Amino acid sequence: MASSVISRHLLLSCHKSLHLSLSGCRYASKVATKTQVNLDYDGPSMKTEIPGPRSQALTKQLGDIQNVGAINFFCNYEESRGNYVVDVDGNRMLDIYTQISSIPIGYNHPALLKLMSNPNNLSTIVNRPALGIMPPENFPDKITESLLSVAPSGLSRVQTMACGSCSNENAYKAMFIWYRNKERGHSSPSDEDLNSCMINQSPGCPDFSILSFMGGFHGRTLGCLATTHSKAIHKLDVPSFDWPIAPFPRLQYPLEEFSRENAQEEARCLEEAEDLIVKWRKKGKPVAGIVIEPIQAEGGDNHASPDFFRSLRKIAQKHGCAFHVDEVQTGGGCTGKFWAHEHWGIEDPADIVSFSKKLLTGGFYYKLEFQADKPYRIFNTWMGDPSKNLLLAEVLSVIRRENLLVEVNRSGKALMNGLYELQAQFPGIVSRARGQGTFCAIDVCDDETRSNILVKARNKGILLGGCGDRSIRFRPSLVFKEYHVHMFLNIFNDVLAQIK
Ligand code: PSZ
Repeated sequence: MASSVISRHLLLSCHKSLHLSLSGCRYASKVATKTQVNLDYDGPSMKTEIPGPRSQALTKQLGDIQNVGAINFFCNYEESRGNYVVDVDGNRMLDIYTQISSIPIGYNHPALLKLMSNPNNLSTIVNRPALGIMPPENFPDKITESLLSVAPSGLSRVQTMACGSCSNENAYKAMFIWYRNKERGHSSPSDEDLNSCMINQSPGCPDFSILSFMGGFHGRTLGCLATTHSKAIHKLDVPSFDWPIAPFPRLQYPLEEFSRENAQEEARCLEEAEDLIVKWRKKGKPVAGIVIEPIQAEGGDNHASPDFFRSLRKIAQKHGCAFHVDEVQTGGGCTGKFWAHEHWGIEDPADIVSFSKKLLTGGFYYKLEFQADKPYRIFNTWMGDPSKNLLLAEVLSVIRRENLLVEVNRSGKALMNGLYELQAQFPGIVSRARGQGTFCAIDVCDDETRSNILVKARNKGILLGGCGDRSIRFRPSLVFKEYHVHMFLNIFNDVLAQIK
């Protein structure tokens, strides 16, 4: 482990960064040279079944400290590179799951290693600030260079947060505060408001609701969990709110072949969503906001058409509800556009867009009217982490430099074509191939066969994940090239042939 990629790389680049800092460059991304080596292995290499003996021993060790039921295997992140994750038993797998869709440009990208080896950046890593009260000098510049440079259409402001749940949780609060001030007609709470909120009663704690969709996933914190409806185990035994849940369209794939049936299904769901908004207002629990994923990810990669989202956006406007698009999993380029909502083709797609995962920092973009009227209303200790903005700025510059959105579209097409071929070849096993960019999925005949396929694929060096009741999802990083797609398809073909 002493000869790991990282330490080698750090040794190599120390002289360079010293030189660069002497030349007076302030921000690492301005001095980052073109990627010297495209660090990637040339294929999977398997030494043991997964989990191997070292992973099993570590799982046992950690099991004495915490619940380890979800652990797949332990990783050697120093040796992982590009599209390949290496485990502690020396197995190297083509990673099409990427830490639940969260590695933007592969493991140990040279540009990121270089950034982290620049002494100018050390202070950002060592001294984590409480951003809401004492941000560092370069914070406005960094956030402009990173998050604002990819701001969704119509959203001029951004608040960073630590994770996806935390981002959504605070976005919901921003929507409630906005709604209440709209209702009051001013932003001065009464004494009654201030007293009643301290004992969880209205009017200080108003009975507002958020409309979410069946099959949606927006996080596991208490507010978010009330809008999460993908698996019972996420919600079991936890008190929740009486908030409306609309059906999300269950479409038939390929979408182009079923446009009439799918349009009917979408119309049904839209009608139901609007009915719920009216019903909840009558119940005295008005819908302050609607939250939705552009593609329901955890819930099974459920798609809906641009028309569906455009109509839903209009329903939100008609009823005075905020419209929150959760791009935690879809954001960052994997659908072939930086934001999945860009596929809808509208100028004003959302009031709030939340993000995390591939963006490295969590947070949400919002319209000025959604800015809380007073400080400390949307607030916590860290409010994000400037070291993540530093990494994000470099990730974005790699995406631009290496034209990665073009690559995603190319790889995505090859992946979809391959999945169509496989479902034609193995009709009893896989079906309903669907996707946008490389954000793709396919259904398996049943849950047991799915687990069997996932285990077999992993033992052949392909790391995949499941979603929904019986889907397999593809979540490669943005450096997943066409030749990686073909490598995957060949191995996956062998796996399916073994199942047959
Ligand atoms: O089991 C889990 O807790 C998982 S597995 C995948 C996720 C969570 N995704 C996180 C997620 C998401 O996909 C969407 C669309 N919205 C919010 C979240 C929550 O993000 P985190 O996990 O960072 O809190």
